[in-house]
Amino acid sequence: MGRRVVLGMLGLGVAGVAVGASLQKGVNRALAPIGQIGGVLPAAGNGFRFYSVVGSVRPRPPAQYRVTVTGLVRGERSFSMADLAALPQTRLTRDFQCVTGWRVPEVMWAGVALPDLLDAVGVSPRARAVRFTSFDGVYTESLTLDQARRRDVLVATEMLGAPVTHDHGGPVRLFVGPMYGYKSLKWLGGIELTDRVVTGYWERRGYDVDAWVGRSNGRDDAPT
Ligand SMILES: Nc1nc2c(c(=O)[nH]1)N[C@H]1C(S)=C(S)[C@@H](COP(=O)(O)O)O[C@H]1N2
Ligand SMILES: [Mo]
Repeated sequence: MGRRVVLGMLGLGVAGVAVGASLQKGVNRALAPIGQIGGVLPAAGNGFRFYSVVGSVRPRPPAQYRVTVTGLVRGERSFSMADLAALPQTRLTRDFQCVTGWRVPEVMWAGVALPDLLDAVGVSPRARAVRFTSFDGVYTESLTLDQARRRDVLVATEMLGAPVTHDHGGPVRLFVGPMYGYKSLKWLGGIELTDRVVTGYWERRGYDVDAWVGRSNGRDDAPT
């Protein structure tokens, strides 16, 4: 049984589906190597919990990694790790906050600020939003174009002072500084410029499309 399947089952258990004692023991054993169990999902040992909506994600070696930028752009383009490294690099330190309550203070991030990547490609005047897809094949996210142009939105290649690990969504994940963790899509595969917001995985399941931390209503005019 894959670790992620086990995690999914653990999640179901918490949701109220009975999990047998012997299965629970197996779950505990399976989780042990990746950190102690912290509530619903395993702690990563660094304050984070590893989240994935799919059972297991096939690792993508950095040498084979590409992120494609498509849709309403001047010319569609894909970026290798070397291409990303050749663009201006942005570093920032921010708290990471999941809507389920856990929070990791002062996480260091580095990578390409999304506005710099968008400028490198050239955005069509008709574009209004950005849709992100994960190479896990399932998870998606969205930002308005204004949100995507913030300097605290990163195509992140480093997290916690090291390359983004596979379990944290590496080699490249999104980091949306001012918003709840679900906006920070892992295993970034595609960036598509669209003429309207296409709601993401959790938003179709009831989460706010605007996920500003510390705001009850999602407004689009957050201070930079
Ligand atoms: N592809 C993908 N990205 C994702 C998720 C996910 O399940 N799949 N979960 C989101 C949520 S809800 C949070 S809080 C963070 C958690 O990041 P971590 O797994 O590195 O702790 O990833 C976000 N990005
Ligand atoms: Mo989250």
